[in-house]
Amino acid sequence: MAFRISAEVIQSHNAKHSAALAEDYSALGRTLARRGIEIEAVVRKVISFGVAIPTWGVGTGGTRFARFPGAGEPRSIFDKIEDCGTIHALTRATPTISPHFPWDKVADVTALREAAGAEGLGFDAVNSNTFQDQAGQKLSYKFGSLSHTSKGVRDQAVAHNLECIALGQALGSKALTVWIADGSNFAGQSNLSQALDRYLEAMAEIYAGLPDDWQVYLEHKLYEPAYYSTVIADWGTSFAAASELGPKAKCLVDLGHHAPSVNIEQIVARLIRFRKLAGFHFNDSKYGDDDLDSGSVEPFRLFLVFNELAEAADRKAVGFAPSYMIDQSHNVTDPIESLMQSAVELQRAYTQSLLVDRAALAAAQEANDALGAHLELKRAFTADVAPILAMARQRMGGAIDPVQCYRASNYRNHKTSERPVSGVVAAGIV
Ligand code: AFD
Ligand code: MN
Ligand code: MN
Repeated sequence: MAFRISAEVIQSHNAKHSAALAEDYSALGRTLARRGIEIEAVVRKVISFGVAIPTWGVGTGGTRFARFPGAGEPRSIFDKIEDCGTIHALTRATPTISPHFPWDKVADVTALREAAGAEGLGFDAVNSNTFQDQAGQKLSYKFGSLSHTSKGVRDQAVAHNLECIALGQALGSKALTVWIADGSNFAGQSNLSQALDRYLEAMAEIYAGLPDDWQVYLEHKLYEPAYYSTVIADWGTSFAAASELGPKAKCLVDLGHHAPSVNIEQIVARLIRFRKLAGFHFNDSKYGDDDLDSGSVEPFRLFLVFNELAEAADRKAVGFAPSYMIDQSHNVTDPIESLMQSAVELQRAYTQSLLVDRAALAAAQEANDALGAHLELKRAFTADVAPILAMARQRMGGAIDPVQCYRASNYRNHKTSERPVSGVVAAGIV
């Protein structure tokens, strides 16, 4: 019988913290009421906030140099679903998972759907993988996939994406995320125009295979593994490609996929304006595609992104329905702890963005009151909204302090004995 963190364990954890929480919550409620904000309305919104867990995130990641596996890592998609269920049970903020194929491919897709359902989890976007060669694969992706010079390789990559759509349909997903590693490492290696032409032609075939109620998310990335040129390098290329493909194609923003000084929140605002924001791969970074935990390096930037989202939601921007997904690589932490804390940090940024006085901000902007406008944002960003997040979790049956509750349960030790090292570890990204 697999170990689970029971509802009783969570309740007894909460019993120890609920009196202090009630005190902090009512104090914050009074503070917010003075600003005309009803705390209960904020809690209701936080309760409806959800972010998807990437199945590849629950295994230990790695770097170009090494991967140091952790004990009790998931060995299969079913173990991964179990860990995702644990994250959701404690945080109540991660009701969906985003699978990656063929990593998560199983013969019986219904079993996968049922396993997730048993954990109370649904499926967000499915991800294709044409950035690695799989055992037994006919043609190699060493020199690209959807933009490859060889039609045979492009066809193989298209067929894989179509298979991902079919798998996603069986799982109840409604979107396909396509990230390709295609690009070049040497000036002159690739014809920059033709590579994009080939990509667009291949993507059009994938687009044609989308069910009516599906979307395809195009994920851009500045560099890595192609260090000289990347076919879908930036939001401009992504936007142009999505526009050419049609209304079901949108642009996915991975927070780690831009040049260091790029203004990501402005990109988000642009994509909202043009009805092309697919959603996010959340993570944080200091240098490049670091895939660090959300909110761990630049929480203010994360808040500014959510501020754009809150503003769009507030004015009911047409076509605005972004998908929220985490995309991180956990190299030195317990992935479950990192993912729980990341979900909390995303909720925090979201909650802070709800506290912005939109009318006061707009008035300051209209009056060209630069500092006044800035202070409206700072007032929201510096508010300690932890009691709101904890209250939302408690009301949904989650843990007031997810990491503390998780550590006290000894979940990882239980999984270490339940999941003996088999030599095959279905872990994260190297
Ligand atoms: C990449 C991208 C993309 C992809 C993942 C796979 O962020 O989301 O699915 O890593 O390893 O950098
Ligand atoms: Mn990503
Ligand atoms: Mn990435």
